[in-house]
Amino acid sequence: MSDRILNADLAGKIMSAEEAANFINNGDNVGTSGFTGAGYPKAMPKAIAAKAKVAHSRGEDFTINLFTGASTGDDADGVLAEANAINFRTPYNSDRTLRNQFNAGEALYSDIHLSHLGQQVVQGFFGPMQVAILEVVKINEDGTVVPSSAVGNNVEYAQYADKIILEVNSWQSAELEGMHDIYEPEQLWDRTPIPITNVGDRIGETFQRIDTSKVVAVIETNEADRNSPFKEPDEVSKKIAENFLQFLEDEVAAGRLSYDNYVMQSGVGNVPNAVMAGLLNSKFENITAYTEVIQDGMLDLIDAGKMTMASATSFALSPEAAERMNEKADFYRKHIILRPQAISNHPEVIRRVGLIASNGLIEADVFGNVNSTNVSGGKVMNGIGGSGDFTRNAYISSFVTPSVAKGGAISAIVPHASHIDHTEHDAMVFVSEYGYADLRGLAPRQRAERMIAIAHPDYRAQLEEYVERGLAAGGHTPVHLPTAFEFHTRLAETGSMLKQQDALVEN
Ligand code: 0RQ
Repeated sequence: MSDRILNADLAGKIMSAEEAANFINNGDNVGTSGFTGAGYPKAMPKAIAAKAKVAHSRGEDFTINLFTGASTGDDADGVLAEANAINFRTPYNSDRTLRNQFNAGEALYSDIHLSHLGQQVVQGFFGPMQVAILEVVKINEDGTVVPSSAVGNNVEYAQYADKIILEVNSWQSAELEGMHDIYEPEQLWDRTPIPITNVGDRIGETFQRIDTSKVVAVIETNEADRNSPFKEPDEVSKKIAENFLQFLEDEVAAGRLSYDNYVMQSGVGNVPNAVMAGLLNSKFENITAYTEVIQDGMLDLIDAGKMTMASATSFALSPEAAERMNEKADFYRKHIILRPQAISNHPEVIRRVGLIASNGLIEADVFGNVNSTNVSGGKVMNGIGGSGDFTRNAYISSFVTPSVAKGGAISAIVPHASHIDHTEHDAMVFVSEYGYADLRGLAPRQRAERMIAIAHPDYRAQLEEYVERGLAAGGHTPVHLPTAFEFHTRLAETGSMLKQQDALVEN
């Protein structure tokens, strides 16, 4: 018997993914592991995609409704989208083919807060779930399983689905065992407080209990996660990171933060990695993270002794950092906890630990409303992810963004956000390469002034003109509805949000 599959009954269910695909039928609700490119099943999606292609070639319908933790990889969302095998998908997605299908109306997408989805599934909002497919690193003798590099919604999907398929991935380090903290909150209406008071508190078990009688197939794989290569931060990212660190320093100076109680939540990407590189050389010590993904910069902070504990639900590592994780998992286990996303993103715990949230955005308006998801109002990019969970419940919620996108044709600060994910009531601090805008305690007309100060200089005059029109129109919030979307309409008509005469301004 494989040293990764220690339960005799389940070892008897080992089969190929192609055989296991027989358990998946047209129209099924399928819940999978996987979060931000980690821990997703690698074999079953390909087999389901192949099955869909055969059905389609015969003129038959074959699609599934796919529920995950968050984004997966080419081997999962990618292959299924290419095969036109997804009818409905939730939550967060970053696959381009699938995104294009959503925007063309060829597949349906429901963009749900990551902390909400598991409960909504279990409460039956989406109907029954026929199959759960979970990647694990090991099946124990007693039939419990050790999750892999993400936990996501594995607990809820395994509980709720009629059938379970397990993928045992031997590429993932077996040393991940011990890093997880699997805790199942009571279902409604018998809830008690979640007993996490500090980021590093362990409240559950290091394995997941499943009903082994529901397991219909076990598949052996040996494949890496998506693991996108790490890009060195560019100049703009470095400047944004500098401004973010200045904001932290100013919080310390104001007595609202100290050098040893910074609890971080951070989105992924260039800017957050630059922030973490900056923290390496900062006065901040004993940094902790209550966040949803562990990224390269956090491993560096842990290695340097700057970060003592990081709680998340998955990894989002470069290939180099993933190798490092696999080699040193026994060390990182002392500093990292992987929890179900219902817990990593739980509003109750987020509020209690007092974290500083920091996420990216597509655009923000001059009053501080934030669009994280839909370009020009209706073209979905990725989804809200955990940004709502953290922004609403953080001690301080911040957003980091370059002032422009697409070579300057798009301003990140606009008169009126064309879609709103986070309202002015939730968003507090905005950081661009031009500084930071602290909107706390300000009325809308004061906020506009601060936001314009961190916009790209080419766009400041246009934004000021808009606010003047709003002030002339009157009202608590100086909006001018007839021109509220002038940036977006100009972009659609001319390919740029910039008025022609302003385009002559030198940077
Ligand atoms: O597209 O690469 O094709 O040029 O959006 O933009 O500036 O690289 O920033 O990677 O942080 O993404 C909001 C999408 C920002 C992300 C969003 C284009 C831009 C580029 C990426 P190209 P950047 P980021 C954290 C909580 C929601 C989920 C979340 C996100 C691409 O941060 O999905 O916060 N957030 N989760 O050119 C048209 C605009 C644009 C635009 C940017 N106004 N119009 N395109 N882009 N602004 C948890 C985790 O992190 C897991």
